[in-house]
Amino acid sequence: MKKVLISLSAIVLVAAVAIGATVAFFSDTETSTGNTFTAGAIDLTVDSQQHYNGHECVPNLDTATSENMPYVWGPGRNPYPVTGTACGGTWRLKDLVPTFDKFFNFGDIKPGDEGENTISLHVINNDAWVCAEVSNLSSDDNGLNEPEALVDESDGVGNGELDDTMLWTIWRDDGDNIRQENEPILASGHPVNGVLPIYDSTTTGTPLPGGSMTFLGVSWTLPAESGNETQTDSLTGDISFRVEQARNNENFRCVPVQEPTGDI
Ligand SMILES: [Ca+2]
Ligand SMILES: [Ca+2]
Ligand SMILES: [Ca+2]
Ligand SMILES: [Ca+2]
Repeated sequence: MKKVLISLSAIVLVAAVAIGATVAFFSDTETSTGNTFTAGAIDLTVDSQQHYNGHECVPNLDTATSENMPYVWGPGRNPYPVTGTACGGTWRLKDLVPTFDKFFNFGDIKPGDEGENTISLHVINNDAWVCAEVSNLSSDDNGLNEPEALVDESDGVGNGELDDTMLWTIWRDDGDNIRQENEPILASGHPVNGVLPIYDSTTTGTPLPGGSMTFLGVSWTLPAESGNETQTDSLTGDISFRVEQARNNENFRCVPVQEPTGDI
């Protein structure tokens, strides 16, 4: 019986060899598995460091928790703002929450006040062009109080005087919050709506390198010589930063050149 089994196995084996022999063509295989196109990242993150009348808005490490990082005014010579009271306008690197993260949020400025934000823009992974934009500026009176009414006849939305009184300077900072003479001014004067090229083909000519950061200093003042016409006025607006890939996009401009629209 055992002998029979062995001989059957031999037959099967022979049969298998015989079948194999009939399909033994020359062959070869090359394999590449897991092919992928992954789009690169162009991701902007922003941090801000605020100063007001010589005080810096700093993290309050005494009361910080893992979820919450409160900020308070640090020490300074000027009695206002009061050291240790809450402040905004400073945060660590992050994506901005549009209605929450305000670079400027002051409720009681007065002639002679001045401040500065150092804003750093970080582009992740890839070279990118960088533009800033101020939009939706609204300069409002919020009513005319008695001393204001003596010098300001125009009340209402759009009739405020802060936009024509406040002065701003925006410069390319090295991160020390102070403008040195060799640091170029990008914009100065009264606040206005507009697009400000930070890195484009018309300014630097080269993009912000991927994985690096750039600093902007933004200083402001309500000049001491301004008067009662700005009492209770407000100036509100939006500030946004935009990055766009530099590869295959070497002629990028923050402000598009208007194409001729033909005969008028
Ligand atoms: Ca982002
Ligand atoms: Ca007015
Ligand atoms: Ca500087
Ligand atoms: Ca006014």
